[in-house]
Formats: sequence, C-alpha cells, structure tokens
Amino acid sequence: MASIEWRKIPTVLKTDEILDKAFRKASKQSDTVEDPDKYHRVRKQMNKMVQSAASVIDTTLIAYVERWPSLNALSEFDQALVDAAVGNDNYRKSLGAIQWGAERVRSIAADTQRKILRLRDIDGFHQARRSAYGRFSSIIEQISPEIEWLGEARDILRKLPSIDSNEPCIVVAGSPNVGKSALITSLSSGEPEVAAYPFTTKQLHLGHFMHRRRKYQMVDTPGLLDRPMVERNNIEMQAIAALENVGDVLLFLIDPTPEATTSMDEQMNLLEEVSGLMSERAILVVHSKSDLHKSTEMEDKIAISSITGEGMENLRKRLVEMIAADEISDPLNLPEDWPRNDLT
Ligand SMILES: Nc1nc2c(ncn2[C@@H]2O[C@H](COP(=O)(O)OP(=O)(O)OP(=O)(O)O)[C@@H](O)[C@H]2O)c(=O)[nH]1
Ligand SMILES: [Mg+2]
Repeated sequence: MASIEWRKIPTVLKTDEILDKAFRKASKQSDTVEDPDKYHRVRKQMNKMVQSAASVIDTTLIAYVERWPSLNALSEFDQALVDAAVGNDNYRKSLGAIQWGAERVRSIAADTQRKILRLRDIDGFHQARRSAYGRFSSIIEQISPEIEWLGEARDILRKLPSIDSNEPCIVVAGSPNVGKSALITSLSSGEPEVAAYPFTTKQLHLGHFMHRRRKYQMVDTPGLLDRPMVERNNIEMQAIAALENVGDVLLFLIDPTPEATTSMDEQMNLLEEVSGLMSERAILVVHSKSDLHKSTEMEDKIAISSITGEGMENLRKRLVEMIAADEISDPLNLPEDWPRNDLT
C-alpha cells in the first residue's frame, strides 16, 4: 500500500470562492459567443453560461473527491491516524456530500439546457440562466459545512506523518524522557522529519536509515505511553493499537539510570503492557544513555548512547536482522545473498 502524501492535498476553496470562480469563467465564456441574430445569440450565451459555471463547480468538487484518498485504500495505521485526527465518519460523510453536490450541479445544467431549447423568448433564456445560477448557489450552500470541514481537515492532515508501508518500520516506544527522540535523531541519516500527532501536543520524530538500498523507517511514540493504561482515552488506545499495524519491530527503550523520570519498576510494567498489545510484533529491548551508566554486561541487552554513539552500529545490525528474519517467509522477498541460478 502506498503512503499518503498528505502534504500534497490541494487547498480547499471557500464556498463563495467556488461560486465566484464559476460565475466569472461563465461570463467570460458568454462574451465569446458570436451570432448576429440577437435571439440566437442570447440563447447560446445563456446556455453557455450555465454549462461553463456547472463545469467549473463540478470539476472543482470532483477534484476534491479524487485527490483525497479513499479510507478503504489506507493502511490500518493511516486509518487510525485519520480517525484520531479528524474522524473517519466525518471524512466519509463530507466527501460523500461533495460528490452529491457535483452530481446535482451536473443534472441541473442538463435540465437547463433542455429547457432553453424548448423556450421561445429572450426573457425566458435569461430567466432560465438566473434560475440555474440560483440552484447552483443553493446546492453549494447546502454542502458548505462539508466543504468547510474539508478545508479544516486538510490543515490537520497535512501535519500527519507519512509512513511508507512498503518499507520496514521500527516503532520506538518507552516511558517519557528515556531518549526516544534522541535515538531516532542519532540513528537517522539526515535530519529526521518532525511531524505532529493529532492526539498529543508533542512532536513526533520520523527518521530513517538506509541499508542495502532499503529504507528503514523509525517512528516515535511521544505522549502515548505517559499514563497508565486505565487512564488513557480512546484515541490514544487506538493509536497504540495502530502501532501494531505499522511496525515491523517495536524497539522498547529503557532508561536504566537512577535519574530516569520513570522508575525502573514502572518502566518494566509499561514494557509488559505494551508487549500485551503487540501480539505479533517482535520486541527489542534496548537500554539508553549508556554514557551515564556502566552498562551491565547482560548478554542479550543492547545498551546505546545517543550522545557518544556507543552501541548504535550493533543496534542497527540487530534491527536489520530481526526484520530480515521476518521476511524470509515471503517468497517474493528473498534475502539479498540468496543464490540465483538464472543469473549465471
Ligand atoms: N546522557 C545522555 N542523555 C540522553 C541520551 N539520550 C537522550 N538523552 C537526554 O534525555 C532527555 C530526553 O531525551 P528525549 O530524546 O527527548 O527523550 P524522549 O523519550 O523522546 O522523551 P519524550 O518525547 O518526552 O517522551 C534529553 O535531555 C536528552 O538530551 C543519551 O544517550 N545520553
Ligand atoms: Mg520525544
């Protein structure tokens, strides 16, 4: 599934801007009509105005429906994000209303064309044009709450992180202040992207490193795990559950220093809670801030420092191995050193 480029969603015009644009274009079009006979000229002009106004409105509205991704085509993670950010029901309802508006406008334009063909007087042509304009305005008026909603939703969705679900993704979790963001920054090639989660005021770090031409994405979970499970609201729970869909590996970071914001006991409780949520995901437990403590030489524990870089290469290697181990079961995704007879 391709990732959504929320940032590329075009601006949504205000309702009066849509109508202005349509009526302005229509007047210009009517000026292009040439016919020496006034009766025929007016008839053509009035019809042309209605058809071109309708076409502008229709194209504008349909462009929204088409440029906005259909929710069903989104990954579960993106669906959960959109739901948390703006509400999936509102999303569907608004796009549905806008599509309805476009269809109504098209059908009014077709009716008007037939009517103008039947009419026999200049006043009637003008009258039919005015009536069509009035109906266009009232259709747009009717869907104006949805158009306005779409404009606001765009501003929120633009700030969502874009995760490419075709590439591996590592979700970095842990108690507040353990060094999640610092780890992503340190492991990233280049500056990590900073996005905003809709459900917390905190900033979300999205970084990646490359290994054998694959992009390993890393995403932060700020503010999601700050509170005990029972106090978390629905949206946070949804977001946590969504993590299971996006991540190939959950990297759980523990700050073992005595200065840690959260006690070791509480951090272990959180690890247990999170393990319960991630029924299918591999979890890698990593100790942070190794520059501040003498890393206890536990055989399976990785200790890293985002400041000195200690343990980073080892961590990267482990992540790549864990993700690769997962993928051998996929016959289309052979490991790179897989022997191929057809090449020799
Ligand atoms: N000495 C040392 N300090 C670190 C290291 N990693 C992070 N820190 C410090 O720990 C603090 C928290 O780091 P962050 O990366 O913001 O932690 P976080 O887990 O993202 O915090 P939240 O987003 O608030 O949950 C900052 O003051 C960092 O400078 C490290 O490896 N060594
Ligand atoms: Mg952080």
